[in-house]
Amino acid sequence: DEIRIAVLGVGKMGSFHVESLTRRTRGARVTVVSDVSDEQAHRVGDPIGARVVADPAEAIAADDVDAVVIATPGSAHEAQVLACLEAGKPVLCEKPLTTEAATAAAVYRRETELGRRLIQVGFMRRFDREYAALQQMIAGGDLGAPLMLHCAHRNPAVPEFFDSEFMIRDSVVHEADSARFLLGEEIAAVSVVRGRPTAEAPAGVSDPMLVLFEAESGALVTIEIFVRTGIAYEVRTEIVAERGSALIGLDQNVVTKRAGGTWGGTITPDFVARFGQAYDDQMQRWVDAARAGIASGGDAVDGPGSWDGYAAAAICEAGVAAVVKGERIETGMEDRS
Ligand code: ISE
Repeated sequence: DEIRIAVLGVGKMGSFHVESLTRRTRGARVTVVSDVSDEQAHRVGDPIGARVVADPAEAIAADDVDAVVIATPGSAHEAQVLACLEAGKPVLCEKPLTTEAATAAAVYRRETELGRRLIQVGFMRRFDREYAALQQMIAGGDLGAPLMLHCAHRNPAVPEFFDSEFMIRDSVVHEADSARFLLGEEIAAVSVVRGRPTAEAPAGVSDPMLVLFEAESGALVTIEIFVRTGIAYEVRTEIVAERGSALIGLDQNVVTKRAGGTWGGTITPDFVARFGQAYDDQMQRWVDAARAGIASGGDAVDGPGSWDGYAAAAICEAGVAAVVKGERIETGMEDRS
């Protein structure tokens, strides 16, 4: 009784998901893969005996597909997620849910109208052991009320097209979700200060930048976003609360080597290395939820859903406006009901 999955987009993330589904996840198998590159689709699909279907809409509708994983570029997500909803098929959609707050809100409303939660958004940090433990610590109340979150999000290198706006949409989007997850409330406003750029940054691109979120309670979130460090993949979060503070992400490698008169270790080179456990756990929990939802005809989500996708889109849209205008921008989120 394995469920049959179509994976749309088999680039870096999509092919990782195919491997996760094939080797490390119980209860599912990949029957269809789809990609703009026919060659890439065959490279990933052929070894596991999956069909290659060029048209994503056809892949979603296929009889041998029970559920869908979307890892195409963000601009393709809206149409693909809506097609999954109309087909009544559970979907795990990589972030972003859609590229605009208005379209993300429309997706959330359509899912609500249909009365069944079918959309999970791939904010995998929620499945990372450290993030989950921090969230529980905060929610448990031991630290008292959260006052500030300090986040650093650093990538070793990114493609040339990664400009200041893209840094918000593609990278800070993770802090948008993790801040909501950790604080348990919505973000009301976003400001961005462009700093002195690294010599590695293309002309006109502010890398690094300092982003500030103001939560509804007034709690503050500072984010250093720096995507061309030349070092490694580093993601840290510190919570400062009324009765204590807590820090995650400092030591991602606990093996400390001592040799040649030095001591040290390695840092994870990329997000798959850093968050591999989170991606795999996210996949297993989604597959379990999708199977249960298919069997019962009910909800098929175990993790962040379309509302979370909408909230992140609203925060990023405000963040992009803040970068462009150099002003504090309110997220102006809709009411959930
Ligand atoms: C990328 O899209 C991701 O999702 C990574 O988790 C993030 O760290 C990176 O900055 C993004 O570009």
